Amino acid sequence: MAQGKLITMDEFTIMETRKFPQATGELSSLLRDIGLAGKIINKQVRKAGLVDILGKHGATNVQGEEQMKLDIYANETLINILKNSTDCAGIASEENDNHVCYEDTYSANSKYVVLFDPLDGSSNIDVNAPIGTIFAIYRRVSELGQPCTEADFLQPGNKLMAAGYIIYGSSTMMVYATKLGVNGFTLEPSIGEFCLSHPDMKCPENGKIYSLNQGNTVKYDAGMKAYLEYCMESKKDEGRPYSHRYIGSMVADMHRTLLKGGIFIYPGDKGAPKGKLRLQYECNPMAFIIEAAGGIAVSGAQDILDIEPTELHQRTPIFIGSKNMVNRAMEIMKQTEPAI
Ligand code: AHM
Ligand code: MG
Repeated sequence: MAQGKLITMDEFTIMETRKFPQATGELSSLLRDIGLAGKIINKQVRKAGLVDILGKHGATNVQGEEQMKLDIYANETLINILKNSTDCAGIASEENDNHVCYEDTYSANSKYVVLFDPLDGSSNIDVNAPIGTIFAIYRRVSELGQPCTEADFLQPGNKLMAAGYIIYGSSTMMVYATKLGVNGFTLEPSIGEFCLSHPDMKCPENGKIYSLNQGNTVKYDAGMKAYLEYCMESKKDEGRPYSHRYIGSMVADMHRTLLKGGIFIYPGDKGAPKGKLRLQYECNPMAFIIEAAGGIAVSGAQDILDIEPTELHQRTPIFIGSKNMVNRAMEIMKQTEPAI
């Protein structure tokens, strides 16, 4: 990257598209639309602490505008921007029971569908911790020219064309992955553009941080408990004992894992054998990003990206991050008892 020269996300995606003479630029344009939604959501997120002054959800502020809960606002922003996009046939959102088809002619002729979690980790808003938007882009399998169908949204992660997240942290970043790799763009507030700041991101093969809700240990099975013992054991190999970090906001925990290495886990447990996180909105996009950066993501029994979804909102356990750490976790758990 030339020092001192800002490359906007648009410039970057156009440069990438030019590497493929047959590319139509539709994916780049879709990424731009998602980036625009991210900037609009970001503007509201930055005002979250003023909610008591500007008015709560459902209240009307002094300008006569109704205040929306941030996750509803984020959902509606994405749905509307993608509806007006010329490159999206429909969406599915963690906030909606069913997928939404855009039935105008442009949308019906679009080849992509988008799934998203509009504001993941939203319980962290009140404590001013990072939150994020997660998205996944598939090429539709239904006929072009017709409205999209549920089958377009029930594709396994290994069919993803692109996936990414926008993190509203100490700065706002958009990170996205295609099969070409993973790149990160930081929002430059003075020009309102995402600019390339983290080119060709790689997840280190080894890490020293494990990340999970350790407060749930009592509910974990013997394999998971054995792995936790391993993480806390005072051995000098592999940098143990590891550090434990858990923000409780998947985007923030995964952003750290991508940059510094480590393992992020949301396991199944006795009460919830499939864990908490959603395959289509959270686990698949993160697995696609981490794998494009050289890491791995498994459910215990199989690669996350190979799971054939059967319903829009299904959950899966997830172990994701640095290749060697995830593999070691699987070995230890399998020695203890069969994987979940
Ligand atoms: P949400 O989609 O309702 O925000 O829940 C998902 C969040 C993730 O960001 C995070 O990893 C997880 O829930 C934390 O859950 P827990 O509080 O059970 O540890
Ligand atoms: Mg979520």
